[in-house]
Amino acid sequence: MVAKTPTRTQVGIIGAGPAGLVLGELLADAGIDNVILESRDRQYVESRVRAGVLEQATVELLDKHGLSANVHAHGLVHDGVYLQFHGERHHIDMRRLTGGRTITVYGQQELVRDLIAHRLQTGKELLFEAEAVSLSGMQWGGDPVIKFRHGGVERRLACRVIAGCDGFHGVSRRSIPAQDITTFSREFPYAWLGILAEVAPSSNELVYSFHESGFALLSMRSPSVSRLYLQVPPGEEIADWPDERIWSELEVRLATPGWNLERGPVIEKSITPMRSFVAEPLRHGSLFLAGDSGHIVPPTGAKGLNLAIADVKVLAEALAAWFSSGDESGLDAYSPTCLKRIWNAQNFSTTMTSLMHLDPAADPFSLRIQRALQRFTVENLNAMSALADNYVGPPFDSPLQEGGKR
Ligand code: FAS
Ligand code: PHB
Repeated sequence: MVAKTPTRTQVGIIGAGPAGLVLGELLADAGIDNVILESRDRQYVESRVRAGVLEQATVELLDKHGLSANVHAHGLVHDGVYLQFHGERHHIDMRRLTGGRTITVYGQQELVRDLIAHRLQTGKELLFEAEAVSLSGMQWGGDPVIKFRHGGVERRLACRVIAGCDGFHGVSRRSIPAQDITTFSREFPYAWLGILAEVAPSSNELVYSFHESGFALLSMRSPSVSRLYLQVPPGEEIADWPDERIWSELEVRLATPGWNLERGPVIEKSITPMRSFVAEPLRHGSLFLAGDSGHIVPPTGAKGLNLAIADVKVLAEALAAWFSSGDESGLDAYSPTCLKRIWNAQNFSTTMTSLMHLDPAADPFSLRIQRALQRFTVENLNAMSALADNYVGPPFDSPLQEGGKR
């Protein structure tokens, strides 16, 4: 029997990325009916190689909702990271500096795969190849409707609230009238070339390296799969980067005495532009933007995925209060609450990016200032503590102060 396409729900979620999928679980656990519309097919969504670092607060939220079995079975808990400058590698012991907080390395595509499997196994609505094309009735108290295309037919999903979890290029943010939204953005003068390689990581923890040829990052996905990145000029074509050139450049930029980089078959490679972006406010009547639809951070701080999950935690709690008692205070506070964490993450990610990347337009004076800041960061305990605090991220319910300090 072909399942009937839903026409009504309490919360219409656009997008089956981390934001939409986690939101769907949190709402279901609060007894709130929801439908996820995803424009791509399942295979595409589950194969996108993206983020790799989960903050402790993210893992704790997944624990609370029974979504973290594979994270604990296959994720790699790391106490720290290495910062490397001109061949000198320095360990930042985040567990010690933050009083016991850690990060978990676990690929976003694995997390998305886990969340999709859980949603389908528990019988919740998730429509693939269902592209939302327009939103209407979004004024608060109106009748929100998502028009979407599914199975070659234009359909309508009536809902009380719409969650725009459709990423930077989605339809949600673009549905807000220009006079009702303000955007802030910055394009960086470089991009990231990323590879996934079937080879054991050549370091026990992540290595962020500044080199006069450019930035490099050594990360991983498992004891047998490495994830590595190179700073490249914006607009580079992946076709101009054969595997040999990538490995040679990684070896140069990550070199440190007595260490070598193991190579292996490259199973995926792509180039991602680097930008910062924030839309304010994140709410427009019955439409709530969450995750990349509302903000983009440079990946240097490993914040994108974690911010998306932080947004939907705030949104789910606010919606639970509204649906259960009509209390709108959480919904009114959604945008300012999330924006405080978002701008803090922007600050950290932008700072980390400038600290670790070679600005092609930097003059000799600026390069000396950057070198002084790099030294200060790994020699001054307060600077290291601030970096550690920001990198592992604050607990979700902490009164976040500027600069990441609780
Ligand atoms: P997503 O973009 O993940 O999901 C949005 C979903 O909505 C997609 O599945 C899309 O198909 C769907 N959609 C779009 N329009 C739609 C429509 N009209 N109708 C229905 N569905 C629609 N972050 C890090 O922390 N570390 C990293 O290393 C890192 N690397 C990245 C590399 C790349 C190439 C990219 C693009 C991002 C990277 N990020 C990284 C950031 C990334 O992880 C995001 O923060 C994360 O995917 C945000 O999740 P969502 O907000 O759910 O958005
Ligand atoms: C990753 O493993 O994909 C990763 C890790 C740390 C970052 C960015 C990406 O800052």
